Amino acid sequence: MCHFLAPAGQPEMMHKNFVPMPLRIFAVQCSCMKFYLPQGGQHMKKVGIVMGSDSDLPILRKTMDTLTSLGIPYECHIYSAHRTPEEARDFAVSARANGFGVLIAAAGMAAHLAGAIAANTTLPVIGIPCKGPCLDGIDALLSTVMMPSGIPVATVAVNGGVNAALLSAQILAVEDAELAAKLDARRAADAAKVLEKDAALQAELNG
Ligand code: RP5
Repeated sequence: MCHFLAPAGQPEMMHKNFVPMPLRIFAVQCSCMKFYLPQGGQHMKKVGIVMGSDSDLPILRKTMDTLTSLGIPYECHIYSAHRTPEEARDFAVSARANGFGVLIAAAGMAAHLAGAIAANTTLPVIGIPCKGPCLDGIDALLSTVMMPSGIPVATVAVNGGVNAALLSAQILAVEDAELAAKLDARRAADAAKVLEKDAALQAELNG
């Protein structure tokens, strides 16, 4: 729509594609509407998932299942910050242009993948520290969460594949009322399950 309007800094009357005021207002309204309309379905941004090794895949399967249950499109790749640094960098650099809205990066041990991804994009990056063979995942937790000022990584719990998906959904839902309603419904269903379990416990304890 913008190409119908006079370029910034040039007098509108000089522009050969000058459009009368009512049509100009309509054009601006149309171009703004996309920011307020629900963006479910094919207009939704994708979530990009990157893991450092296929040994992290069981955790990321939970992420993918959760995204699928919410109808969120995603791509999932194995790119390592140290074994395939160029592929990891290229994915991050081109992510915004490739239609991603949020990136999730999962790695274990000296887990610098999320930070390396975040260094190459201003999309929000969610880090999942994966539990490795030693140190119970504390190594990956500290490596992922302790980013110096300037390059943030929003870190979820060790092996927090589900929460990474839910947090990415909440980020996308800022501009998507349909997705926000799905998240509300999921929380209500989770709450109902807890209350059912409480009722069963009360019945067992109190007869
Ligand atoms: C990290 O090293 C990976 O993210 C994985 O969690 C860990 C071990 O990788 P593998 O030796 O199992 O490939 O880079």
